[in-house]
Amino acid sequence: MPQQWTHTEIFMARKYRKYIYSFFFASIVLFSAKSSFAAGLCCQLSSGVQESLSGVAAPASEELSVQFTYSFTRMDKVMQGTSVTSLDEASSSTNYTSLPVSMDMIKHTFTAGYGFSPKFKGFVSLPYLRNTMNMTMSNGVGLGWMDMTMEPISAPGDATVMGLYRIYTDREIRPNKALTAGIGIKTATGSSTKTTSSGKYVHAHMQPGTGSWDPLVSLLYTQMMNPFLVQADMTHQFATRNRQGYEFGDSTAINLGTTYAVAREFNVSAGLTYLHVAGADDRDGKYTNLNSLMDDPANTGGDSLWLSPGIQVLPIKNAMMDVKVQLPVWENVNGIQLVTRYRVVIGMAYRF
Ligand SMILES: [Cu+2]
Repeated sequence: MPQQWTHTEIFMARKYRKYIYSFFFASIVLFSAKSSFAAGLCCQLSSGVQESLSGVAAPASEELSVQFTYSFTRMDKVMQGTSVTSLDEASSSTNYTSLPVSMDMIKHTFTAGYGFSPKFKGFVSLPYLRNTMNMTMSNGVGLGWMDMTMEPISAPGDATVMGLYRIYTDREIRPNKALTAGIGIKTATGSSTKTTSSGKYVHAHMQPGTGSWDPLVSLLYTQMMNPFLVQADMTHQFATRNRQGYEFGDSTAINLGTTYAVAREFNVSAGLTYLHVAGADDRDGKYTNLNSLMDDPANTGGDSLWLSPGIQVLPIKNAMMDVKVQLPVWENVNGIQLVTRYRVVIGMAYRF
């Protein structure tokens, strides 16, 4: 049996004295924060750790956890600043001759975690993406608009490696409070140079990877407030410039979440996430096309607030499943952007 009780494990343990469930529960709570904001504005974080570590089962010391996560993001809303606009408005108020109509992003992520010691856990995640998009284009004033569907992009995304270190707990056995720090790097394993049939780079935010190595830091605080488990955390991703000269903006996510155990096999959760994404910078202009809304770096970055209700099911020993919906409740985008209408995340975890 494991030697320690992590902060999240407390909750289940207190309630049911059933240690085994606590890991899965823990995992979700631990990482729900990081999972909540990858949806971002449009696809600002095309492959951030935030999602990749979503709901991963937190392993105990000398334990291995594996997690498979599916997420579906639907983007079909156009916003200017804080207000919803329409394609008609966007086309009449700007000179863009190419506008996004909708975009779907599907991400399959495999994550493995290992507990090197009671205090230190390491994680690796590997995503595989499928991005599709519909656009509308004009050949010139008065010639009307024509809808088109882009060639889907299906490819591996950027792998992330992350370590989590528990800095503080109020007591080793069944702690009420815990503070954990994380440090990691989002690698550049995914391609950032996919091209369309015309030979041009696909939109930067539709690429499977960013092409950049981005350091990540996070801080997470968890407290048991019977019968709720409350968590607050923050993650920052330092976006660096890729070889093609493109730099996705830095992102900061602040999350507040709570989980309530309805029954031994069933929890409900709710999260509120504030996400800030800085605008991208395309130094060499390789991804820039000022006639296309999607390819104008002015239309990147912004702030948003997300609500994430979810459930967790713990059907059998060592396994957990969670389903979560993420909805933007407030947004303030730079320029005009295609943004997320909703996002669904389904995770399955198993601990060995
Ligand atoms: Cu497109």
